[in-house]
Amino acid sequence: MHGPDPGPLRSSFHPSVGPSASRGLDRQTTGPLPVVISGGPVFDAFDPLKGKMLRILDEQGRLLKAGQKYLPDLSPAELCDGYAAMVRARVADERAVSYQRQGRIYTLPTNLGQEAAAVGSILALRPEDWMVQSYRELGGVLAKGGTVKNHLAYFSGSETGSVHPGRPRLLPLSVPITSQVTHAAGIGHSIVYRGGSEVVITFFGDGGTSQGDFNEGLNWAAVFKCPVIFVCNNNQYAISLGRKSQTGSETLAQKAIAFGMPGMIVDGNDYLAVVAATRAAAEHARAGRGPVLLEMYTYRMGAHTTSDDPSIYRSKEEEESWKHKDPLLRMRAYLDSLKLWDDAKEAELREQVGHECDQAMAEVEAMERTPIEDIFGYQYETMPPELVRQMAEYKQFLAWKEAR
Ligand SMILES: Cc1ncc(C[n+]2csc(CCOP(=O)(O)OP(=O)(O)O)c2C)c(N)n1
Repeated sequence: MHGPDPGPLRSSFHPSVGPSASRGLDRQTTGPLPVVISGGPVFDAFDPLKGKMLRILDEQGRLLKAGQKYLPDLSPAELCDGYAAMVRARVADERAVSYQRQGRIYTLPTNLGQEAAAVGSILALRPEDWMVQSYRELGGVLAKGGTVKNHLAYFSGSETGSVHPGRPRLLPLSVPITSQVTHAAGIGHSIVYRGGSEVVITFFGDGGTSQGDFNEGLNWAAVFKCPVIFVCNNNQYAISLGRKSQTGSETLAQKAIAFGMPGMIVDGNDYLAVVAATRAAAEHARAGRGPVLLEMYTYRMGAHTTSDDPSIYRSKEEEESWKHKDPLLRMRAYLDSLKLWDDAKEAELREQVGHECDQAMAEVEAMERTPIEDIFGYQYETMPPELVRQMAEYKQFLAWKEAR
């Protein structure tokens, strides 16, 4: 797929009007289609079938007139903390890619460009809420209390990286696409069962919405009114497959309607919009009204992983067109307009995070290496012959590599 996805704003599709309204349906037996899921003022105003997107800052970081109404009440310190958390994610991501290029860690995905969606959504929640991550939420992981050291340990092949110190209700990352969605629904169900007041937030990509687990997880959560916020990071690509080739659905947020939950498209590069939307979803879920699907409209500015070459499937023009929508630039411009930030603060923060990363990498390199037997041995009580064969082959490969 080449060229940018024109995005949801051009949508005029609505199942209650136009030629698609009754396609394949017998109106006499089905009656009018229920098209609006009422979830409160913001969800009604941003009914995904109207093709609208919640946005508070424009692309130059100025407050939009239409967005002011939804501006979240954040103190100057909270605004700066949010921006600093995005900078931390950006620097840690850049460092991790550079360690990978130096051969010090394995292949890893990058969160470049998606920092606002990850950080804003986590900082809008409470510490007791649960985060069930995919693999592209480094900003959210760090904002939730996870550590850079664990991130690097995971991508060095150590499972110790999955358990963050203090266990901040942050699940290990899920590489199998959308397996985490069913985990989130399950945690949500346990909260309902216990009568708890926490919420669960889970993240997946646009490609993830084509998976069975997406459908099972959303259906379960909606039927049992589980307090789950489903965040679809629509970064326009599932590796090389463009969003338009992924689904026939006009938008991803409208998939919520079929399950019976509110859905909303949010400008995922607008930190303030992300906070506002997540707060609204959390309020809805905590009130016992069930789950919400948020489509964070964003762009994966980097490669899919360090093994990917995006120049093969997307154009330079497209990449350039998203550069000025960078969530950090927009939030920085907003903070500058409020005189809350400056270059000296930025330089100090970047240096401090860079140092933190180098220290974390050194600690990971000093850790005991995971034995090969652990990787193959954990899956079955007795290793089946095929795994025994694969382990022997891998050991042979490592011996060959050592001898080079
Ligand atoms: C169940 C499963 N099938 C296939 C893969 C291989 N795979 C890794 S990433 C990816 C694309 C995911 O795209 P998307 O859900 O849009 O998330 P993004 O990586 O863009 O954040 C695929 C197919 C996998 N990890 N898990």
